[in-house]
Amino acid sequence: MPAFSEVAAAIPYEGPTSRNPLAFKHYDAEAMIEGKSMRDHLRFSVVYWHTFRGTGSDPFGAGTMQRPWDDGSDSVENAQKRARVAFEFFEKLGAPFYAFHDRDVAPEGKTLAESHKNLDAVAAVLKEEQQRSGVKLLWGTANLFSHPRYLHGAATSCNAEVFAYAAAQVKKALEVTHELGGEGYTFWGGREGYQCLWNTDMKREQEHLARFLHLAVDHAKAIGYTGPFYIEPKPKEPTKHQYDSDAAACLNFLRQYDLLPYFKLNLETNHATLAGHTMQHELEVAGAAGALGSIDANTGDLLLGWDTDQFGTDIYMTSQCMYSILKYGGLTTGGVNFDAKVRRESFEPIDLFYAHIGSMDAYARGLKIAAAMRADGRIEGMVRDRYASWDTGLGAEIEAGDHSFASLEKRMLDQGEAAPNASGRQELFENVINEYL
Ligand code: XUL
Ligand code: CO
Repeated sequence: MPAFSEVAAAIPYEGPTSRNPLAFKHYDAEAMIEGKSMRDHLRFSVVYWHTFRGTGSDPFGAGTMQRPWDDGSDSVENAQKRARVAFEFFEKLGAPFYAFHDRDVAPEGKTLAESHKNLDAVAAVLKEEQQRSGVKLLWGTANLFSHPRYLHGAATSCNAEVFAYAAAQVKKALEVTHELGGEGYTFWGGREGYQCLWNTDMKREQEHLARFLHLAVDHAKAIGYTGPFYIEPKPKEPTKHQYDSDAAACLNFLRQYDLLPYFKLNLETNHATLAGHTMQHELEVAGAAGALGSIDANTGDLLLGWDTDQFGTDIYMTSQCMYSILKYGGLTTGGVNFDAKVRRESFEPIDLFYAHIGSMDAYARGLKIAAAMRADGRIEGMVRDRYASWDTGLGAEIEAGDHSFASLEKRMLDQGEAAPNASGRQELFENVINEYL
């Protein structure tokens, strides 16, 4: 008996005029855009933690989710059964990828050895289901923040024993990710940050974090894992300040500790909001540094100011995302990973379909809009014109390194004043963008 019996088969593409809530209006996996299928551009991924482990609890109330296939126990059998249901969902939705933390898919044991064994037992089912369905693992990660041992952080803990335990956990998670053919491996800071600077040796903590990430790189080499590592920036929550606070801070950290060759960024929309940035800003910062790896696609609520992890449906935002992604060469190992959860009030299993379908369509529309903007080339041309003074003469000479402060001073003394500025035309740019929406 299938768990999602209301959804008989795979969600079809029915086009923009369809009124079927269980059909895609814009995500046509096979449709070609800029020479690549929508499936390969978007590389949609379902997250295991919110979609299959989210209970709907919040700080003020208990869980609300109806998940009839889940007996609520922490048994390995329940975890294995849940894994099979997850693949029924991935397949019916038509998501080519999924992502997990070690402790979402398998229960934590009483000892590390028992936790490893539990993970192996569930990973065997994941592998079988991947082979049966063709659904692949976008990335794996380790949960280094829920267990009380990590209350001071994991790699940045003041307790060296906890660093060692976290290393053992990541070693195993990386091995399982590799065994399952995972295309990436993610580090999100979790509790790697501080609550209070008076009790914190920040320099030492950051050095420990760098040491930890180097050990991961070394182990990847030892086991033959050649995929990228990702760091996922987030400024705060659960800590007051996380060391991976935003894209620029992560890039600086990775550069300082010689980690940039092995790491790219996994940017999350709601984390950008918490950092006081737009997602477009984060994408541009990462893209310009050649470090745009993957995105955790969700949205916050601007009136709430915490990590609400909602499914994104704002076409303006998805168009911005896809424009930047296309501009920097598209997603290769990464994907559009729905690190998003249905609202506590949306407790029926079918809501999982509505949520994913809606957001997949929103990103598909964003992709179509971004591709139309690029095909037309107006925005690109307007940006190019804005910088025209750098294409010839003085600008080209400066870019080529042919000037010094002295030569530039001489030029301005001769001229007396710089040539006049042109208008920035922000309003016109914004109007032109709206023509494509
Ligand atoms: C937390 C968050 C994580 C990471 C993986 O805010 O986004 O779920 O994506 O640990
Ligand atoms: Co995330």
